[in-house]
Amino acid sequence: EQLYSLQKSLDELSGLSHHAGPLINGKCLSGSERVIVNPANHSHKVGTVAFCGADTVADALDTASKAFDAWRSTNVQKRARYLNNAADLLEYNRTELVSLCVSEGGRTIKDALADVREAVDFCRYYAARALELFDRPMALPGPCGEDNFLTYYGRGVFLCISPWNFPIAIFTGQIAAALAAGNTVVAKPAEATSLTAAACVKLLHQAGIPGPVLNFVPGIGSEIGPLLLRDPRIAGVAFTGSTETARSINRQLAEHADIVPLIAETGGQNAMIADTSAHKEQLVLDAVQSAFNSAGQRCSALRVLFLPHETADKIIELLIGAMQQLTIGDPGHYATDIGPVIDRKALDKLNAHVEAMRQHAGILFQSPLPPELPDGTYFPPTLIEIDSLAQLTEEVFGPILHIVRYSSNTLEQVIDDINATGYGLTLGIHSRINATARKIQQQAKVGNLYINRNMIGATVGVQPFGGMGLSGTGPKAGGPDYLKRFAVEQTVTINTAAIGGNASLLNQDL
Ligand code: UN1
Repeated sequence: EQLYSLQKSLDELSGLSHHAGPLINGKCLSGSERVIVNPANHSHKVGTVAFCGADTVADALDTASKAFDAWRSTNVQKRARYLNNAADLLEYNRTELVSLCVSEGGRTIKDALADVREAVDFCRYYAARALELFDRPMALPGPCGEDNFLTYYGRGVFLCISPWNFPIAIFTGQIAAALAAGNTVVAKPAEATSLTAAACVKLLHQAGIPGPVLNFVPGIGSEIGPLLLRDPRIAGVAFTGSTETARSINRQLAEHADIVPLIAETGGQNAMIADTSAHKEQLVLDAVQSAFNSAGQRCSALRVLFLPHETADKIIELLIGAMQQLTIGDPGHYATDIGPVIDRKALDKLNAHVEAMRQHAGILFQSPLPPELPDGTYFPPTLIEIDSLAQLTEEVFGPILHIVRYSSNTLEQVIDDINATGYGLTLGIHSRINATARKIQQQAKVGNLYINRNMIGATVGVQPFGGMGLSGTGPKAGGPDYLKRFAVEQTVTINTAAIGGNASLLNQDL
């Protein structure tokens, strides 16, 4: 059994953190070098990463494919132990991971700490679920003289494609799930956060996961994405990112001779509905956190707040007051609430959205940016009043909160309008009337519904996370059924009567 040394991991990791490249078959390969710049301060170069070309991608797929049979038959206790080791290593190395995530991803220290925490939780949760689901075959009822059971195996090579906004948790969570279910992995990190992702891979390897079983392919999505997605050796894809990219992945998977499953967690047009009974201060606190934490760069973030005419003016006044209290600035300072957005393109899109909204909507407030900010991609938290949800045609991925006023007797219409966006990720309700909360809950087609609290930061194993419709395929990450989609099911039926009645395979190590 491979032992790991915490001190060794620290030493090796700090040597690796500012340069990364493809990790195939346990070896670091070269590629075309890219400089990673700190989004909070463009004069700070965080490090360099070697991006893969076609040969390296082919090498990764070949390695993962050859490693599959051995990994598929590695017993689940061992797979779970590696993931629990990984959780310990992630926890132990959190300072290094947080520092990379803050400087490369522009996330605040609090967000980066939560990102490590969630990655640790994913590893432990999927290890525990794998033991529950896959350790012994599940006995099924059947007639006398027959044994029936259900057993699970990995599918093959899983391609894991993850976003920059949770470079530790989502990156590690997808991989942990795929490995726990018995798949080998080719992991494609987000371009902007390749260094953080590489550090996670290094820790997973140190935890005992063999090099050929987990391969890492940093690179430009539009270049290596099609090479990965069209390869016949891919047996499944886990993806978190935009709905548009999920559609494109689906189209490419449709070209395969095999039916290749896609587990997608995509965007949202997330709303919060307050009624006249809502506790105003609680509502304002929860709306501000949900809309502006992580600079609004969460798929779960609040985008549209529905306020009843009766209380809207008062709540808007409180919201502006709360926005004035937000500390915007260097994400590396512990007191900072709002850091930069990820890059220039994201900043330009947000500015273009505000300009477009100026034509037919009211900009109620923009938090002033502190004058001494360095040259980074900062965008001020912004409050915009619009007439109806229909004015928003796409997901606005940043710290912009829209307000829509409604009449209490049109609540049903509000819910219909939210459903009509086609997205269905998160929804917040603020009401002290049980019947109202219940009605909204039953009518709303969303994956995660939060009542009288904020609507971000789902906890692994406690609030399984994922949407419906344009927001994703399910099953929910951090939920009891997530691993099943990464596996194939085999039903075994044995005619025990025919061979003397003692042919039970159930108690054997299958
Ligand atoms: C994402 O932003 O891509 O509940 C998904 C939350 C997180 C969202 C992750 N689990 O806020």
